[in-house]
Amino acid sequence: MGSNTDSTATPLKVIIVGAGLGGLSCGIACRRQGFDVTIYDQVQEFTRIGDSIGFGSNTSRLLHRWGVGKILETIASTPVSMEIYNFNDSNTCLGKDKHIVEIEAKTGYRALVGHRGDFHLILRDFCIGLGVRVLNGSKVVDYDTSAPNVTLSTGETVTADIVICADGGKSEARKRVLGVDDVPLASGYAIYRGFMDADRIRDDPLAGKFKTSEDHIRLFLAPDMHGFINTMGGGEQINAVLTHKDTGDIDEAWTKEANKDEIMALLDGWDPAFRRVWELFPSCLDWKLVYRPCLDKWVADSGRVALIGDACHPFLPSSVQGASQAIEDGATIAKCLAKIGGNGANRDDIPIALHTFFALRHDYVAAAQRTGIEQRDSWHNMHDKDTQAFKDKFDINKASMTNIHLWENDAEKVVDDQWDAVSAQVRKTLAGQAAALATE
Ligand SMILES: Cc1cc2nc3c(=O)[nH]c(=O)nc-3n(C[C@H](O)[C@H](O)[C@H](O)COP(=O)(O)OP(=O)(O)OC[C@H]3O[C@@H](n4cnc5c(N)ncnc54)[C@H](O)[C@@H]3O)c2cc1C
Ligand SMILES: *[C@@H]1O[C@H](CO)[C@@H](O)[C@H](O)[C@H]1NC(C)=O
Ligand SMILES: *[C@@H]1O[C@H](CO)[C@@H](O)[C@H](O)[C@H]1NC(C)=O
Ligand SMILES: *[C@@H]1O[C@H](CO)[C@@H](O)[C@H](O)[C@H]1NC(C)=O
Ligand SMILES: CC(=O)N[C@H]1CO[C@H](CO)[C@@H](O)[C@@H]1O
Repeated sequence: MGSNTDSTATPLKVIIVGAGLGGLSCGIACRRQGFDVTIYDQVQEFTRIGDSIGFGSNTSRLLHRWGVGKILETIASTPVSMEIYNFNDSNTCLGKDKHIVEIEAKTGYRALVGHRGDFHLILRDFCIGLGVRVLNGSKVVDYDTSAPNVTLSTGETVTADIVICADGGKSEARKRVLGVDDVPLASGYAIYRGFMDADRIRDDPLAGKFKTSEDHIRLFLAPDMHGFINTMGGGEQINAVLTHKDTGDIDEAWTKEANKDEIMALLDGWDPAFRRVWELFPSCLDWKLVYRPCLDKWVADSGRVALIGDACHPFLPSSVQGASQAIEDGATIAKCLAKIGGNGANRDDIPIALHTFFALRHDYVAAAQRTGIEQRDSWHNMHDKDTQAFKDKFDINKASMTNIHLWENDAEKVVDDQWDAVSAQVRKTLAGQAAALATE
C-alpha cells in the first residue's frame, strides 16, 4: 500500500457492494470525483421492485447537483398537500401539514415521491452513463478488510482501495466486516402496502373520490395504527400503506403476499372509501417492520471498508428518511475521499477519510433514526383506546411531521464546513491507537 501523491496517479478504485438506492448514489458521487467504481449486486436481474418511496428536499438538492434530479423529477409526484383525516371519516379533512409543500419554497428543492423501482432504474442507468460498472448476478460472499478485497460467489476475488458495503437491512457485511452479530428485533409493527393504477378506482362509487388529477398525500390516524393513501404520477397511480401492531415472526421479504381478510378485519369501523381502496388492490404486500439499532461502528479496523445506508442504520418508513440518509452517506464518503486528495490521495490517508465520514454522520443519523419511532408513536397515541375518540382537540401542529429539519441538511456542505476540525481529531485518535499498538 505505497504512498501516492502524484495527481496523474491511477484513480482510486472503489468497490461498492449492493446496487440499492444507497449503493447507486454512492457510485454516482464517487464517479463524479473521478474514481474508478464497480458496483456488485446479487440480484440476477434488476427489476422494478417496491412501491412508494420519498426523498427529502436536501437529498433532491444532492441529486440535482449530480445532474440526475431532473430525470428523477419526470417520474416523481408533486404532492399538493398532506391532508390529515380521522380513520373513520374521509369527508372531513382535519388539517393540512404544509411542510412538504413549503419546503420547496424554503430550500429551492421539492421532495421527490415516486415508485422505488422507477427511481432505482433511473439511478442505475445514470451510474452506467457516468462510467460506473454496475454488475448484476454478482453476490459478494466474503471480504478481506485489510487488502481490501471481496470474493464473489463465482470464486473470483477483486481488490480495491476502498470497499463500501451498501448491502441493505439484511447486510452480511455487518458480520463479515465488522464482526457484529445481526440482532433483528421485531418492532412490534408491520405494514400492509398496495400499489395500483388509479384507473381501477376511477368509476368506483366509494373509492372514486380519491381519484384526482393532482398528487395528494392523505394520512389517516387511528388508535395504534396509521394509514396513507397517496396518489402519484399526476394522479395516475394509487398507493396505500397501513402500519399496524403485529406480533408475527421476523420475516423481511419484500414480496410476502398479504392476507386480504386480515387487512379488512383490521379496517373494521374505518371509512368506507378507505376500506374500498384496499378491496380493490389486486394484491398487497405484508411487510414486517424489523428494527435494528444504528450500529456504533461503521468502519472496519483497517479503515478501508465502510458500511452505509440500511446496512448500518435501517430506518422505519414512518421517518421517510431511509433512502435519503443512505444517499447522504454516499455523498459524504465521496466528499471525504476528495478531501484527502481524491485521485491524487496518499492512499495511507484513506482511513482518515472513512473514519471522518463516520464521525460526521453517526450522531446525526442515530437521531434521525429515532424520529421514525417518535413519529409513529405520536400518530398512534392520539386516540383514547376505549372510546376511539381523539384524547385532545385535534392539533395540526402535533400531527405534522416532526423531522422536517432533516430536509434542510446539505451533506456535502457539512463536509466542507467540518472537515478540518473533525478529520484532525480523527487523525489524532488513529495516531494514538497506532502508538498504543506499537508499545504493546
Ligand atoms: C427490493 C427492494 C424493494 C424495496 N421497496 C421499498 C419500498 O417500496 N418503499 C420503501 O420505503 N422502501 C423500500 N425498500 C427499502 C429502501 O429502498 C431502503 O430502505 C433505502 O433505499 C436504503 O437503501 P440501501 O441502499 O441502504 O439498501 P437496499 O435498498 O436494501 O439495497 C441493498 C442492495 O444490496 C444487494 N445485496 C445485498 N447483499 C448482497 C451481497 N452479498 N452481494 C451483492 N449484493 C448484495 C441487494 O440485492 C440490494 O439491491 C426496498 C428495498 C429493496 C431491496
Ligand atoms: C444481468 O441482467 C441481464 C438482463 O438485464 C442478463 O441478460 C444477464 O445475464 C445478467 N447477468 C448476470 C451475470 O446474471
Ligand atoms: C485478498 O487479501 C488477502 C489479505 O490481504 C490476501 O492474502 C489475498 O491474496 C487477496 N486475494 C487476492 C486474490 O488478491
Ligand atoms: C368517528 O369516530 C368518533 C369517535 O368514536 C366519533 O365521535 C365520530 O362520530 C365518528 N365519525 C364518523 C363519521 O363515523
Ligand atoms: C446544512 C445545510 O446546508 N442545510 C441547508 C439546507 O437547505 C436550506 C435552504 O436552502 C439551507 O438554508 C440550509 O443551510
